Amino acid sequence: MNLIEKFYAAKRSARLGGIAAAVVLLAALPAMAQQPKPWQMNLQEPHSSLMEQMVEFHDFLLYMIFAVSLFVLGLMLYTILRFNEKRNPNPSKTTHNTLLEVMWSVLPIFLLVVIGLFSLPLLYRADDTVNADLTIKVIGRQWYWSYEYPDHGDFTFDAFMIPDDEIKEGQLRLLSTDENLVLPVGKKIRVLVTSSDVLHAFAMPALGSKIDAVPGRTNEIWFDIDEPGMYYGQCSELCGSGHAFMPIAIQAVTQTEFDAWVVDARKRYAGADQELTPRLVRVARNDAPVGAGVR
Ligand SMILES: [Cu+2]
Repeated sequence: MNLIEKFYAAKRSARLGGIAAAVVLLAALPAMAQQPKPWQMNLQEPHSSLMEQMVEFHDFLLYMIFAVSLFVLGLMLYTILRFNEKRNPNPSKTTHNTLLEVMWSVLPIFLLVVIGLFSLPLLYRADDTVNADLTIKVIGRQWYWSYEYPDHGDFTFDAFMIPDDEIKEGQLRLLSTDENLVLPVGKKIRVLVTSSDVLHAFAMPALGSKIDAVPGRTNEIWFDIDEPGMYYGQCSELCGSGHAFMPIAIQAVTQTEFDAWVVDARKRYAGADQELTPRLVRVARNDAPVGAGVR
């Protein structure tokens, strides 16, 4: 464990007391869901260790940005007030000041090095998909997602958005899908992301995932999910007229529930069509299916 990891571990354990209390409180409530909220001001609550680190880094950068901005604003105000023509009629003819010039070169370099000390380990950590507990494959399509479970019998299924007129109690408009991407909590999950047609992006804000789905190429990302519940994300690469209608819904469950689901899913999807045939997609509020006649 290097210095940076220790720092985050200490910060996390300092918060654990509060989290434990919140978990006890939440246990009585229905399963939690991570989704955008009206008038949301900040990032979604982090629910993977990677996203936690991203949020810490984001907050740290915000403090730094504020400090730099306030410092520059202070300097400007001081100059405007102290050295205006009225208060300073005979300006000094100074053109160079070695100490100042060294300072305004060295200070920004120092700040960039400090940022790098935190951002580079985070970048490398996000990229480190080795030693994953399980691998799943995500395929972006116009306009739905297909999921494959190569470690669990290689079954596959598609997930379509629930259209507005079919939304049931508890489902979310533009976010709920007919099939969820079911994943176990507390495991390192490697996600292989690709596309069968155009660029899409697999984005899951609460888990710190946003990666392009590129046809003919496989991108990787990983996350671990800290607690059971529903996690919602959306395609984040403009991919055509159905772009807004291909959400991602992850249902995080315990390992035991996941194992039971896998047994059931292998039966249910045994006969699923493995071919990359484009299917007609009904987009919410549209009478005609998108891509009608385009087979
Ligand atoms: Cu898309």
